Amino acid sequence: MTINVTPLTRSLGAKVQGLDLTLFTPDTVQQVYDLLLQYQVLFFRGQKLSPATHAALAAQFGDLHIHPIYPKVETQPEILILDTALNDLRDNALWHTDVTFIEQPPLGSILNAIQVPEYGGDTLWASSSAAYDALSPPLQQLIDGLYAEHDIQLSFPDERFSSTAEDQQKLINARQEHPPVIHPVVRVHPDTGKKGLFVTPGFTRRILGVNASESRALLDLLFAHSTRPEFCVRWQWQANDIVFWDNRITQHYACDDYRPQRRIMHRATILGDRPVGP
Ligand SMILES: O=C(O)CCC(=O)C(=O)O
Ligand SMILES: [Fe+2]
Repeated sequence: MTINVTPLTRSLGAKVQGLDLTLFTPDTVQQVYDLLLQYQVLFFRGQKLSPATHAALAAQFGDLHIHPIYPKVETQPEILILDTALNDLRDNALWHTDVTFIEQPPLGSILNAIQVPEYGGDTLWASSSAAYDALSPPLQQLIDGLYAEHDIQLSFPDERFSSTAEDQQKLINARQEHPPVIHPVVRVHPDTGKKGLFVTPGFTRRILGVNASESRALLDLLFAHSTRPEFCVRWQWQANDIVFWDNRITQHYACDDYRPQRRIMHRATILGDRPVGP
């Protein structure tokens, strides 16, 4: 099989054709990982992965995370379900990097489009390295030495995740299990050595070692800068699309522009290592 790779922007994203992801071998796994390092987000059309195959594919890249809040496929708890009929998913219409509220956030996520709306529901990814590279050297130097606090509560507020007593308890437990964690503001990618901004509106509460107004101003500047259209790729989903992103060097945003149509996604989340600063 010949693999055909089509880059989608200068910053990130490539469409990969000629691979059947149900038939992965150690060779294809290596090829996919190499492409992931190069392009940060990979898009595959026309894949039909069962939850078991989806989890098995993801497990080739590392241990899988089990999410404390989202519903899971009953027979496959490593696969979480994003279904507008089950949850209020407006939280994903907020730029974020997945699960940075733990000490070793995910290496990547693999998303499987199960049911897509007739219009809307695109997802955008932004390259954290393209954003970092475009900052002026004095600002790079300033943020290279900074650390920030990441907090689960920013993306999972009471209003949207405690409609039942059971959900409310899940939320309380998740917060207890996951107190805020500290990560570098600039993360050095463990495989490529590239530097990327590692703060997002989804989970980053404050920068440490500066006063509150400085933290707010710096974060607002970095948030606005890091999602400039030039650093983004936008994907219009079809059912059976698979998207694999490097969660160490990207952030993403799921557009909330299709409700009340239903949209269902399955996600496998691959655990990674502890972020390291420059
Ligand atoms: O539904 C989407 O397109 C993406 C949602 C999301 O943030 C995720 O799967 O991590
Ligand atoms: Fe996400």
